[in-house]
Amino acid sequence: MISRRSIMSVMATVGCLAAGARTASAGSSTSTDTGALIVSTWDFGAAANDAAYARRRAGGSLLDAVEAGAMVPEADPNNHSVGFSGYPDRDGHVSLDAVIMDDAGRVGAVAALEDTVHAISVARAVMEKTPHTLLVGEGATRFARDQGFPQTNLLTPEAEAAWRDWLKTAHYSPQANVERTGYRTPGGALDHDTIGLLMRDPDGRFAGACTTSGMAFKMRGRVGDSPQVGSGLYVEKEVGGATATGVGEEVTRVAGSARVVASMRAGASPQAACEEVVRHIAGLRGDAIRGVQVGFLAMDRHGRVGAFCLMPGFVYAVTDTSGVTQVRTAPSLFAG
Ligand code: SD4
Repeated sequence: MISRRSIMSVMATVGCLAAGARTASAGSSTSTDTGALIVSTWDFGAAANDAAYARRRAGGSLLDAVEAGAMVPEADPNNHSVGFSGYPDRDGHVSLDAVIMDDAGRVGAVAALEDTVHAISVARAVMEKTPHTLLVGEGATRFARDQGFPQTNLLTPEAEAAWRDWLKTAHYSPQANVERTGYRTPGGALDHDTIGLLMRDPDGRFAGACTTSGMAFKMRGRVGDSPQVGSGLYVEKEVGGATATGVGEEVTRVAGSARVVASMRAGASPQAACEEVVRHIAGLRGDAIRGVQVGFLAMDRHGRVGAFCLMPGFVYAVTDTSGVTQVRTAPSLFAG
């Protein structure tokens, strides 16, 4: 059960951001509110939601809209590690993971993609132009090049400096919540950003996108949860969708987003479904997840939203049917 204290935490508004209309949190909890149209992870999700909303209003499909949303942080040089300017792996290569899907079973993904800013668009090309659902590494990179995606060095001087600094100790220790704007210290951030974005139609249809450069200074070839259908993202017709952020290994080992959607299919609210999977991970992993952040965000076909995480600090953006966006704080299992 979500406590009253947790509900109050959910209602806390941590920012009034970005281009579209912004409000303080309305007076309802995530477990009861209705009418959300778009949700996405972290505070930078607000700008992504705006782009998705605008694309949809301009006549784009749900897939067009979630792709447009995901492209915003991918192109942001200040966002170290979705797309351009992401922190590299420990060998100095920026490699990207992304997935896009809709509730008609259309799925495309790329993992360990290099040299292309918009991994989400390459994922969509995998979906639309190949018989496959996932391309990885050199094959994904070559596919993007062959499809005419502009080839760019994704490693910015700032990200390279952070990597060189990290090399001095080569100590790999993910920090919880480094995704939040203001938590990053130039050259000092040690891990990850991810945007997971879910959008529905008023008639209950769903699409989602998830894109990341994964954990900074990861092993070369490491793939996180984000591009794996059912782990970083999952949407299902007449049920809803879920997406994950945080340390991907903890999400992948339980197929986290698929688990959230399965709970909703069985009747759980989005909030209860997110809480269930986080508690399951905690029970499964015990001391191994102390200090680790994992967060889930879900929306059902009625536009009810839920979010829950291991550690305090996970925030997410919610856009309602009239285009008003709030950034909210998710309740957490642990106090810190
Ligand atoms: C990963 N889940 O590659 C991603 C990282 C992330 O917020 O979500 N960061 O493990």
